[in-house]
Amino acid sequence: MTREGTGREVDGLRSWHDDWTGLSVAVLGLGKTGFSVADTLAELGAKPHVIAQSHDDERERILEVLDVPVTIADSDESAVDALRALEADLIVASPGFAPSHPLIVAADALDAPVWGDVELAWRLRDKFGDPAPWLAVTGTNGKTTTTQLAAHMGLAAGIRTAPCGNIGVPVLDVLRDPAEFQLLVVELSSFQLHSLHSMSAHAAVVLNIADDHLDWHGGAEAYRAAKGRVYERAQIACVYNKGDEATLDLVEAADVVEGCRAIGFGTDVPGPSDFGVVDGILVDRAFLDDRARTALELTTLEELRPRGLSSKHLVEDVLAAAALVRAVGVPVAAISEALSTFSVDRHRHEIVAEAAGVLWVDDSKATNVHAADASLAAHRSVVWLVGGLLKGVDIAPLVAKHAGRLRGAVALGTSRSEVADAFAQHAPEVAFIEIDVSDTDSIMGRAVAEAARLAQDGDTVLLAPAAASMDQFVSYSDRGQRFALAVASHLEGGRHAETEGSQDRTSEPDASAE
Ligand code: UMA
Repeated sequence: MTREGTGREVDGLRSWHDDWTGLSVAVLGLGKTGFSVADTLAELGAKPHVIAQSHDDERERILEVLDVPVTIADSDESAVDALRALEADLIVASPGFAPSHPLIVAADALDAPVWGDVELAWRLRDKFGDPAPWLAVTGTNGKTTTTQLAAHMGLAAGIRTAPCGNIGVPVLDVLRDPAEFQLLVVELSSFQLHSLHSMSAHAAVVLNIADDHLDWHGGAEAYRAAKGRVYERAQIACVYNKGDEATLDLVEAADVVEGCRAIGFGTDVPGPSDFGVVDGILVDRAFLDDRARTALELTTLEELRPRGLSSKHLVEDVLAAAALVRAVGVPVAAISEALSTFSVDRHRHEIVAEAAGVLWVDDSKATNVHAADASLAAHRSVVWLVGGLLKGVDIAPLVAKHAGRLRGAVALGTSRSEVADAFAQHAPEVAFIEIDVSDTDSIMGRAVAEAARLAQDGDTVLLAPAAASMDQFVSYSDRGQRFALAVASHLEGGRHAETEGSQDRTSEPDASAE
């Protein structure tokens, strides 16, 4: 392969209108990120070259039309060889590649800088002139809901607002959108933050921090440090969770623009410069002149209840989103209006059925211990559908903490033995069932049948796996959908059985609950 690099210095490239032509860029990955990076660079006249380890026919076809070469490597070694041979000026890596991946290790050893797509997007944000402010959202849980809430609030104020980033829409796509957005709410994963060096958000939040993705980062410290990068160079507000001291520690460690304020949120009574709740009323006590004596009303818990937003962690998300948008001047009235029309996404603590006194809840989005913790805490007596891909996280403390509220547990996933060990050690008295089938089509059917057998009147059957889904399902939404379908089909079957059984029923009160 010929040398493609030009030996150009890239750090000075900080605007869409700088000269990117002819710059040789190795783009690692051909998912949403890799494609948007290659597409953008081609538009700028640079010379992107994609290196990936799996095919994507449609994206490859489009890139061929754009004259962007793609190398699909069938081994780590050949991917590394392809990268070295490129001698690129710049490397842009997709967030799915862990720092320990051989391709990233090799990239780090080369002279060229390694950026993520969000670093590139930050530098290119002035395509249409004055760049839109960025509101940056990260945290272990609640990122997507908070991003959606903040975007909804911006829109209610008549500001062309785009939610983007980890939520599923690459930031580069939003920046280039002819809609010319006026405000970006950027959801950032710890993966994306790891390779972000220059962003200076108007306002940023770390919603909470608990162990997650430890295998990707190589440890809890690295994970926390990545999250903290969101606050670096913040301009107006660093929003933190008063109930999670680690988030304030990150604010204090950050180097921010002079005058940038620390704004706390929590479901208790707020101090001056905080967002909080007073007598069931959510208030802003930060962005008003007389904050020593008064506060602005955003909405009430009563009004949030029908929108499915009244549980503690969702109220926190509402307060955090409000703090972000208030930092860029969104009026309180727009926030109230936005909250009266917002609804939470599917698979996030969604009630899928209520029958025979049992509540069936799909919180498939609870893909880590912290989210499952919040989910379990919301119910008194639970049959817990738990497990999947544990991602290197220890589930034992969660089992120990909630053992008292568990009627039983049904374990799914490939990390079942770790879950079984945790129950044996910390909850030996809780009924524990392993679903040992590996056929995706029958896993949920079996799990739901076992859960139904365990559940009693007043219980909640809760799918909050504390683990990722990819070992047995396509995604968390696939897992949630299959759960809801299995519940519907079980209850349907249950009704048939009950009707049939009722013809010659002897008195067996417990049996009907099955
Ligand atoms: N690839 C490899 N080997 C690897 C990793 C990746 O070859 O070890 C290549 C393959 O070509 C693959 C491509 O990279 O097709 C995929 O890249 P990617 O895994 O970075 O995924 P994208 O499609 O680019 O999506 C990413 C985010 N994915 C991850 O961080 C894993 C999406 O977040 C995000 O929505 C999207 O960019 C747009 O910004 C998803 C996610 O799961 C929802 N995020 C994690 C989470 O929320 O917990 C962090």
